[in-house]
Amino acid sequence: MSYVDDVLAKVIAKNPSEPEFHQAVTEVFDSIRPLIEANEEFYKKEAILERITEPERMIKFRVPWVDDKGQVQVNMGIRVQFNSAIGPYKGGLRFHPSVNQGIIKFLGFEQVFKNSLTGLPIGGGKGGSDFDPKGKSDREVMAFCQSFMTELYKHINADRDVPAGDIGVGGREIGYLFGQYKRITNKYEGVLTGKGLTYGGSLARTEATGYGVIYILEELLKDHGMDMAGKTVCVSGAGNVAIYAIEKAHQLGAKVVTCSDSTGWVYDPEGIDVAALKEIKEVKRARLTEYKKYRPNSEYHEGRGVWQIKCDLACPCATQNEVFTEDAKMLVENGCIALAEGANMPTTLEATKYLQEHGVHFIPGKASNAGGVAVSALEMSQNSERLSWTFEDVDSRLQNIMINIYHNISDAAKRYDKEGDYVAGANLAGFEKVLDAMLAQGIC
Ligand code: NDP
Ligand code: 2IT
Repeated sequence: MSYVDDVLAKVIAKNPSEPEFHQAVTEVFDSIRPLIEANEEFYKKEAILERITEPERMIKFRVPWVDDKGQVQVNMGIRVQFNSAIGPYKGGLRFHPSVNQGIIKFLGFEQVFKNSLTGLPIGGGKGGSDFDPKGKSDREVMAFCQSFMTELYKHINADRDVPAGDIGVGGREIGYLFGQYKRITNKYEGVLTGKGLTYGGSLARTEATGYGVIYILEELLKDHGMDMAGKTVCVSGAGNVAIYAIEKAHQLGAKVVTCSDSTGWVYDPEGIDVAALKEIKEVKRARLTEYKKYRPNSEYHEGRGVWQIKCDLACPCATQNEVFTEDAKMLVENGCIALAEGANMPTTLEATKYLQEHGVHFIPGKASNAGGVAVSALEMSQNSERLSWTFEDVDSRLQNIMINIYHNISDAAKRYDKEGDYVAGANLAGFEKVLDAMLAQGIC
């Protein structure tokens, strides 16, 4: 058995009940196989694949808090500090009932390569809780966040590990978490990103992930002699990433006709009304069923169904494994040109393969959604120098970063004789830098 296959089998055996982690490792290993096999004995002796798949540290803790009825509730908290070869651990916190160790490990593993692709000095980490902010009062969310940080603060700081948002963690949650960190440590430092603009947040961080998805898509289209103007786009999700992907696509002359949440989806043939979507999701924290009140000509459907709508471009921006082979078949049949992942690992391995084999340009999340963490790293820089850059400055840096990521992954694919395979390109380019840094730092 080859070294790559041997370690993959061991990772799967050693980490049972973590299917998402297996999926993420399988994809990366498949891509980096030519690099490893070109010098297999050396990498095997160095145990590089064993080291890269074992988190440097995992912290799991109890999060007790009191609900509005006076009842004590208990949730699980976790932070996976995956790899610090190229910088302090960096990555979001996810609050969602589906959160478990395997999901946080897959996200942390992906984050290592994503952060490498940004070109900025950040290692990979991820964390979260099975706490569900949906339907909770602000006071309950605050009580939970304060309890969560009362343990987490021991393991993070501006030079060690810098969490941010992800599903279920936005500006409100980051504010409560930051307040508690400051209170316990008596330190005002850039320990979290995605902060509010009045207390150290960066302009354009809110928009960064969604805008970045569209910037990289635009560069891909440009490279193939096309542009965004006039394109029809299907987006899934209706959260932070989806909203700002839709906003930027519209600014560039495309028309986004769908969005979704965990209960249903919207088809608006006239183009999604971003102001309405922001009011429903960011202000009212309501369901998408509300959308029809703002746009009577739109359709609302229960369940999932976004990918059956004909589009030129697809951007899954909700969660992992939301594009299956049957969806990929509909996208291909409907003439989809390209798919850029806004979410982390939204496309199954089989669906990815199907899309690539049928000529759909496919940009994996670790490249296409890297704009969020990239601007988080810019927030860290601003916090360190105690200055704030303008929106235009941050946005133009973000654009450059996304353009560079596109060319970096495209060139890496070419170097390994896999032209146009952006999954391979992203994994190879992301891995090369981490590998070099790990080897230089010895056995650790
Ligand atoms: P939000 O919580 O703001 O929004 C998530 C959206 O996805 C909501 O519309 C939510 O619907 C929907 N969703 C979540 N879980 C499910 C599910 N199990 N089934 C169906 N729909 C679901 O999160 P973000 O927009 O921040 O994150 C979206 C994705 O992007 C995630 O994969 C995240 O890891 C990734 N990402 C986020 C970055 C960021 O900066 N925020 C950066 C890079 C990647 P509902 O409201 O009904 O739950
Ligand atoms: O998946 C991701 O890259 C994020 N949730 C953002 C992480 C960050 O540190 O900004």
